[in-house]
Amino acid sequence: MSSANSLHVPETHTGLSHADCGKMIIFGTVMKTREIFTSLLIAASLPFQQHAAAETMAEKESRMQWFADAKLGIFIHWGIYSTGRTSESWAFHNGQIPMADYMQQAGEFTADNYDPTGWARLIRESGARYTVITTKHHDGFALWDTRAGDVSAVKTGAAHRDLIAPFAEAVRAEGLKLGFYYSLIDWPREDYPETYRDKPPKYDITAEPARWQHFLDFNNAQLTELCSTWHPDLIWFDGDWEHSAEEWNAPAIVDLLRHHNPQVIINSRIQGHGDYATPELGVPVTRPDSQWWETCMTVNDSWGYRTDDHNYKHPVTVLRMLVDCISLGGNLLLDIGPRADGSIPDEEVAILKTLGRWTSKHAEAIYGTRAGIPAGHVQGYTSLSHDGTTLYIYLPYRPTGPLEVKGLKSRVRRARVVGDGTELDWRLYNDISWSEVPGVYYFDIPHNALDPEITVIALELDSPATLYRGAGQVITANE
Ligand code: FHN
Repeated sequence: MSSANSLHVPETHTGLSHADCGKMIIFGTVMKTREIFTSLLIAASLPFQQHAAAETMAEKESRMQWFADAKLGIFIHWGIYSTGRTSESWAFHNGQIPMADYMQQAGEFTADNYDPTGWARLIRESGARYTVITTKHHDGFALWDTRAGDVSAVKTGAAHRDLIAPFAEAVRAEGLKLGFYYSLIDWPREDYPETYRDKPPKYDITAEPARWQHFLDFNNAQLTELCSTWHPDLIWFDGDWEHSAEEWNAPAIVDLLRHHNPQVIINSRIQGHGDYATPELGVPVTRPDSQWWETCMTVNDSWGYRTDDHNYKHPVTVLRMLVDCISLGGNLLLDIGPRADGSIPDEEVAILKTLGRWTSKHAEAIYGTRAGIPAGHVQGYTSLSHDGTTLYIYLPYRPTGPLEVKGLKSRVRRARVVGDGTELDWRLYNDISWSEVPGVYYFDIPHNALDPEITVIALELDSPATLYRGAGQVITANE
């Protein structure tokens, strides 16, 4: 059954782009070539595997399973910058405001209307399966009661209390996975050699290794507090770009985290020692090389709350980004920015509620799916069920005629609208038994079955999806 236009691709991602994969792709479960791809997979994942040498790929896949299935997470940037007047940390780092003035915003960081239970409920209702909150941004302001330093919501903020503890409890109560954002860089500290553009660093770490070690010890003490107290499911590092893996002593940090939770998932921003890639502010055009990845995205143009940023994305735009990530086999980590008092802007609530309506209706086409088929077979985003026998097609438009699907060698047994149950009629043209080029399907979608935002069609196939990827042929024999 294989031909020059045939290629079997296993369910796990190999780091190869669709284009690399040749001319015909079969989206099966267990294929003969699996071993080959597993080897490639291991090779492609090496940058993210250096520390976890003792972990087999099967063990890693098991550890990463909830993350791979989750598809949607909610990111929260909350800190003293949430007064809305400045960007998070960058404002003083870029010289837009003196550091002392920036830090004074802590006096307005009251958390008076903070409702961690309401936050967690809203996040769950959006359809997200995990959340990642800034425990400390590059400004060094900790949202928990850190004993390692003096800059925190408890000691220096108007809130005068630990803001992470009730959130962690509420997140767990909603059955969500808990992620902590932690900035490795801490620009205001005297023992951190802040450096930016033409500014010389405060000191040279090779000339003053003890001072640098003092800073690393501080970071490790804070990470120990976070991990031993709340055992987060995920650690989301940021700011690694200012130092090498050796300077950060990245393997020791990973050891520390795994000591407290062997199952913890770590993002890639620890100079290659994490588990998954984190493209930022833009859904990738081709699948990232890492088997696991997540695009982090703002709801407007800012990570933290800004009074003057009203450039909110339309909820359907956000939905399209989610579907785009799903179709490429990744997750969307959508950021919200609560105000200093803990209230969440209405526009952000509306986006999360729109996500919630759509994700609850289309759950089967979201959670546990894997990357879809390459572009060109159908006008829309696609994903596949875990076993490859259901092809989901996401339509971010209202079709003006039948939906065309070409190059599909597997036979369609049933076609339906997800979350609606409407069964679809279809026609199959040019289904020529002696040709390796499959016929072309046309599915009729009744307008009353369309979703107001993104309609999802499920094609149930007779076997794991098999595609024709050739350039057509001249038929030299006929019946
Ligand atoms: O500098 C930060 C930025 O403020 C924000 O926290 C984002 C989120 O991914 N990360 C950094 C830049 O990569």
